[in-house]
Order: sequence, then structure tokens, then C-alpha cells
Amino acid sequence: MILGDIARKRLSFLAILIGAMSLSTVSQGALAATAEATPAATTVAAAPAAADSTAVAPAEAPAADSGYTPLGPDMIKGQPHDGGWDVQKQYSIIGDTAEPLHVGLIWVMAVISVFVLGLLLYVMVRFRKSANPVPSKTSHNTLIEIIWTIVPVLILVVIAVPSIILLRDQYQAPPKDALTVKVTGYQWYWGYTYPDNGDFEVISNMMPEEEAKAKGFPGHLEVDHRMVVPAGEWIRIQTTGADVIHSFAVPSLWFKLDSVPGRLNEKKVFIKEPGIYYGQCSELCGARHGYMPIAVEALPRPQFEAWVRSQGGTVKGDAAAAPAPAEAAPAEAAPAEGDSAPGEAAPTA
Ligand SMILES: [Cu+2]
Repeated sequence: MILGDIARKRLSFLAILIGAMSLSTVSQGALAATAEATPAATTVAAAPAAADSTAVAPAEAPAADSGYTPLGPDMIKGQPHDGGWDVQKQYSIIGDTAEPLHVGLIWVMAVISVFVLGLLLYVMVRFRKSANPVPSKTSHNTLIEIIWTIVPVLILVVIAVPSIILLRDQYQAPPKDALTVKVTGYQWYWGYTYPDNGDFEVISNMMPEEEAKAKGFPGHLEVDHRMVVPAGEWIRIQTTGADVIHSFAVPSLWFKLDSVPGRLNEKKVFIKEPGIYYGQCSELCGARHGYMPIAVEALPRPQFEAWVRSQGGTVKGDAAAAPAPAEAAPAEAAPAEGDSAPGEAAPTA
């Protein structure tokens, strides 16, 4: 019989096939890893925020009179859950395409693996030495060789089509008018710059765990100043590293992009609904790598613009209108301009 031979060849071929498939899906697989809340030491000093936010005073007031209110815990959408074993629920257009493909590929891999395992077990039992003392010396069977070449090729082609389309969709340039946010990874916090809105930068440090939990937010994921973006439109995220390689990753938005010093990586995202979406730095970047979470706050356009003004930024069309931030200021006791701290204001639900 030739089955022993067949099994051997098929096995090595399928091993290569499975290897190739897992390579093609590895990036998605990586995203699948649910961000685990680091169980480690809970007391974490607030990381040294870069100078800017401390210089300008009270955070509560600007939020109040600018019309911007930070989202409260009831608006948390993208975060890991206890006992979660699959990718997080997706809230972006790309995620809507990618997640089913990811799940489908896992099933393809599972079926092939089980099939190969079945063949292996069959050969081991059926052609064991005692049952089959005189082994076959057949070395070729054209028909079977053609089949085991063609079928895997077809499987790969079927997988390649949606995979390549997804890859293209992720890296295709966003529409020209898409909002740009430049994300800079620092040791060990994030900086969000808004070149389209006056080029101000927001420095984002992890909120101490006790404070976050007291406010109803997840520990090790909530930050003092979130990355605020508009929901329901394409956003161009450009990222770089200021010191070492970091990686900007938000699982529920199907987004992960390395922040590499000296390089500007770009990818687009479309967040479908307002909410808070958590992520973490996903490239080992030093001692406090585990303490530089990401909190993306997606808001309807008008609220986003209010936030921009509360940061001292500008919105397209503002130039013609009256200088918005200045008007509101005198009414309240506190200064209204500058780098307010949206994250610090008591979250009003
Ligand atoms: Cu990092």
C-alpha cells in the first residue's frame, strides 16, 4: 500500500500550508489578545507628565463652559472582560470586516488540523507493524499528488482574496479631509497632537488605579487625558516613537500600528459610534511598558469641536467666527484657555 507514503507527504505539505496560513493571519491573531489588566503592583505613581499640562491651571472649569463633558463610565465600549477568550466586540468599519475573516480562518485552520490529525491516527493504526508487516514500496500516485497540490492551492486562493482586500482597506489612504491625529509614544506615556486643529498636543498618562476605580473606570486602562476624536468619520492616525519603539493598539477598533522613532506610520480608522475604547502599548518599550494605556474617546462632531476649543485648539471655520474660547472665559471664576484636563474633571454621566 502506498498510504504510508501518502500520509507522510501530505503531512509535510499541510504543515507548510498551515504555517503559511498562520503567518497570514498572525497580525490579526495578535490583535485578538485581549488586553489583560496587568495584575501587578497596584500603586503606580502618576508617570511624570511632560511639562505642558501642569503649567495651566484647573481642569474642571474649561470643560464646563466649553460645552465639553468627558464621557463617563457608562460610555465605555471597548475594553477587556473577565473570562473573555475571543477578540473584543468591534466598533470600527475595518473591524467589521476583519473579525468575521479572523473567525472564519480559525475554523479553516481547525478543520484542516483535525483532518490531518485524523489521517495521522488512521495511518498509525491501520499500518502499524503488526497489522502490516510487509510495507508497500509504491512511491508515486499521480492522481493523489495532483489532488493534494490543487486542493491546498484552492484553499489558499480562497483565503487570499478577502485577506488582501482587508489589507488594502486598512492601509489605503483615508479621504483627504479626514482628521489627522499624530500619536507619539514616549517612555512611558502617549502624546496626541492635532495638526488640523492648531497643532496642540495632549499628554496622556495612566490614571492611578485607585482613582480610576473610584470613578468607575477600569484600572490600568483609564488615563488622565484621553485621545478625543470624532465618531462617524474617517480619522488618519499617524504614529511615531520619541525614544524607543512603542505600538499604538486598540483591540476593539481593530487597530495596531508600531510607533517607530524616525518614522511616521499611518493607518486609518472609522469609529462607528461615540464611546470610550481602551488599548495599551503593545511593543515592549521598557520598565513601565505595562503602564501606558490608551483611552480613545469618540464623540459626535459638535462635542469633539467643543473639546478642541477647550484645549485652545481651532476648528475649521473658526477663523471667520468670533474667537470662541475667549467669550466663555470671564463668566466663570477659572481660566478657560489652554490645556485643560478632560480626564480629571469629575465624570458626569
Ligand atoms: Cu510603549
